[in-house]
Amino acid sequence: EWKFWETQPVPKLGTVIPAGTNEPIQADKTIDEIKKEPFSLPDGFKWDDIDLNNEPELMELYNLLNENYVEDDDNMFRFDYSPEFLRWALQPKGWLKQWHTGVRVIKSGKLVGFIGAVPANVKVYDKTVKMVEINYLCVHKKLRDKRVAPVLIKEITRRVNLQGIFQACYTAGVILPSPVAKCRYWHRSLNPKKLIEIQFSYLQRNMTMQRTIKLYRLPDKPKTPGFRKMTEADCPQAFKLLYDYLQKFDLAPVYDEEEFKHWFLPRDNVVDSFVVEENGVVTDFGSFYHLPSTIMHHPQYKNLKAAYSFYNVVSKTPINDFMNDVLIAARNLEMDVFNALDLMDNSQFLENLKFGIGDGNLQYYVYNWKCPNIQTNKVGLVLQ
Ligand code: YNC
Ligand code: MG
Repeated sequence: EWKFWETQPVPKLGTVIPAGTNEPIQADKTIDEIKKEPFSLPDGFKWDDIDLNNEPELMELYNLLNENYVEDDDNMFRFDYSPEFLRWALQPKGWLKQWHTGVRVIKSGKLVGFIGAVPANVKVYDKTVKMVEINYLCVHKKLRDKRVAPVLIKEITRRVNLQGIFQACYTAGVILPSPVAKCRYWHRSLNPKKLIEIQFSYLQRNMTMQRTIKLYRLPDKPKTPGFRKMTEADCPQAFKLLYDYLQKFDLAPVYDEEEFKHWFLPRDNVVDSFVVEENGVVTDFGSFYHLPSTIMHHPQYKNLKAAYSFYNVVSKTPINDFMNDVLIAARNLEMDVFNALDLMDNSQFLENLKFGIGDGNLQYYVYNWKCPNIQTNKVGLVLQ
C-alpha cells in the first residue's frame, strides 16, 4: 500500500498535526539538487509538452480527457471539459508550456497521458505560498495500473521545482496521504425531468413527475434589482469584494486584479459571473463554470449540462436571494443541474435552495506541507 506515496513529502494517513504547525515538510531544494533529466517512461513512450495554442494539439488533449478522464462511481457519466475550457484552466498568468506535460506512444504518436500545473498564490492559514495547482492527471484506459501515474507526478514535480516552487495543491475523489480538508458536492436540479430520465436523480417516494417539476420551478428572470452579468467595468469593485472575502478562509487563492479578470470575466460556455450593481456600486458577486458530462449509455441524451458554483460573495443581498438569481441565470443558459461544494459559506443556502447532497467526497491536498486539517467551511479554494 502507498508504494509511491510513501516516498513523497506528504503526511502519513492518520497523523494528527499539532495546532500552530504550518510549514513545508521538506526544505526547498537548491538548483543542483534537482534532477536535470526527465524521469524515465516505460519503453515505447516519450514525453511531449502539449501546445494548447495549437488547435490540433488542444483537440488531442480534449479527446484524451473526453474518453479517459474522471467518471462517476457508477460509470454513467464522464467529464467533458471543452477545448476552450481547458485553455482557460491551463493558461492563467504565468502558465508554462512545459507544465502541460503529455506522454505519447513513440510509434504512433498517440497521446496517452497528461498532467497539468498552473501557478497560484495560495493562503494556508496565515501564510501565502507560491504554489502550483495540479489538475487533469489522466492515463489512457489501456495503460492503467502500470505505474505511469507516479512517473507523471514525479516529472511534473521536477519541472515545477526547476522554477523554484516546492508546494502544490490538488483535489481528488480518492483518499491519498493525506487530505487537508474534505468537501461534499450538492446538486440543485434545474431540469428535473431530464435528470430523472438519465438516472442522474430519482423520483422521490410519493412524488409524481409533475410535482417534481413544480418543486424545482424557478422564476423566468432574476428578481434582485441590479442583478446582471459582470462586465470589465465591474472588475475593480468585484475583485475587491472577493479579495477581502477570501481573507477569512484557511485555504484560499490570493489573486491580483489581472488574475481575477482571467478567472471571472464571462467566457461563453466556460465561465459566467454576475453582480448586483446599483448607482455604480457593486455589492454582490457570483460565478459558476461550465462543465458538461458525457452520458455514457443513453439512447436519447448524450450530454449533461452542469454549472459548478465557483466563488460567491454578498455584501447586501441576502445570500439565498442572490444565489436563487444565480440559479435562474444558470437555468436560462440551459443548464440541467447546478452543483456546489459545501465549502465557504455555501451551507447557508444549499438546503434552502433545494440542493440535494451528493455521494462521495472531494478531498483537498497540499503537497510538501504540514498543517492541521481545515474545516469544510474554512476552505475557500475551488479548482476546476
Ligand atoms: C490520483 N488521483 O494511489 P500508491 S485528480 C494522485 N492522484 O500510488 P498507476 C493517484 N495519485 O498507492 P493508474 C491518483 N489515483 O502505490 C491514483 N493514484 O502510492 C496513485 N483515472 O499509479 C495510486 N484523474 O499508474 C498509486 O495507476 C499510483 O494507471 C498508481 O493511473 C491513475 O488530476 C490515474 O481520476 C488517476 O486516469 C492517472 O486512473 C488513472 O490508475 C486515470 O498504476 C481517470 O497512483 C482520471 C482521474 C485524476 C483526477 C487530479 C489531481 C492529481 C494530483 C496528483 C498529485 C500531484 C502531487 C503534486 C505534484 C507537484 C508537486 C510540486 C511542487
Ligand atoms: Mg499506469
